Amino acid sequence: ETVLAIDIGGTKVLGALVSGRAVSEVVEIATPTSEDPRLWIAELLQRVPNWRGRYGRVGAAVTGVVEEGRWSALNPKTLPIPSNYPLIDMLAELAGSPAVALNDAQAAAWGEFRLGAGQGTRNCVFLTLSTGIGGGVVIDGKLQTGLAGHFGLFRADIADPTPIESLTTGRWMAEMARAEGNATDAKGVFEAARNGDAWAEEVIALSARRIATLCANIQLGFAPEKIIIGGSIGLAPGFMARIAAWFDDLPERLQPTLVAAQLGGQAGIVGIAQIASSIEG
Ligand code: ADP
Ligand code: BMX
Repeated sequence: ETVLAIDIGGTKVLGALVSGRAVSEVVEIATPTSEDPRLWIAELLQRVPNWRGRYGRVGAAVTGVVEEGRWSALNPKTLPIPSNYPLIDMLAELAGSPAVALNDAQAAAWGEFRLGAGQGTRNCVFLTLSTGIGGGVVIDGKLQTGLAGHFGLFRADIADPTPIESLTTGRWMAEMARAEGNATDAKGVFEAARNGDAWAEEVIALSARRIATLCANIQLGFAPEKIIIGGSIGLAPGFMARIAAWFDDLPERLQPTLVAAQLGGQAGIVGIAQIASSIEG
C-alpha cells in the first residue's frame, strides 16, 4: 500500500509517496514559520495536488514528542510546536485517510531496523544529528515510543537547563558562526572548516567530542549492537569518523559501533510508512 509520508524537522519538511522501501516523488520545503502546524502540512500538500487519491494512509515523523496522537515540543528552540497539538486528527482530516504519527528519530530507528543498517540486530539505537539531536531505541525488536530516546535533551547538570543538543548540532553551530561574525548555518560551518577556517574546525571538533560522550553513555544505557547515525550533520562527510575516533580511548567492551543510516535522509519517511502500513483502519 502507498503511504503519504511526511517528515517534519526543525529545518526542513520532506514529503513523499512511499511503498515499502520504494520512495517516489520526494518534495522538500523549509520548515514553515507560521504558528499553526495545519498550515505547514497544507503548504506541503499544495505543492503536490496530483498526489490526491494515490495513497491510502498518511504517516508523519515529527521533531517533538508524540503521545496518544498529540504533539508537543520538548525543546521549542528546535521547533515551537503548540502544546498537545492534535496531530493525528489534523493529518487524517487534511489528507483524507487514516493517519499515524511518531517522533522523527523513532520513525527513522524503525526504518533502519526493518530495512536499513539495523537489519539483523535485536537492539539498536538511531541518532539523528540535525537541527537538534533525536534518538530512537529498539530493544529486543521493539520500538520504544513516547518520551523514550530523547537523548538530545540530556543535560550535564540538572541545575543548568541547557540540553546537549543546544551545545552540539544545527542551532548551536549557527550560533557559534554568528559569534564569529558569520551569518551562516551548520552547513556553512562545515564548508568553512573545509576551507581551513580554524574557528569552524574547532566548532566541529567540540561537537564531535560531546556527541562521542553521548554515544558512550548510550552504550552503557542500552548496549545496542549498533548506533545508527543519521541527520544532515551526522551524515556530513567525515563527521562520524571524528566521533568514533574518541572511542579508541575507551575500554574495548564499552566502545559503541557507529554506522551510517543506510536509508540516509529518508529513514524517517520509510520508517513511518512501514508503521502506517501496519495499522488497522
Ligand atoms: P531536520 O533537522 O529538519 O530534520 P536535517 O537533518 O537536514 O533537518 O538537519 C538540519 C541541519 O543540518 C541544519 O543545521 C543544516 O544547516 C545542516 N546541514 C544541512 N546540510 C548539511 C551538510 N551538507 N553538511 C553539514 N550540515 C548540513
Ligand atoms: C529535539 C526534540 C526531539 C527531536 C530532536 C531532533 C523538539 C521539538 N524536538 O530533541 O523530539 O527528535 O530534536 O529533531 O523538542 P530534528 O528537527 O533535529 O530532526
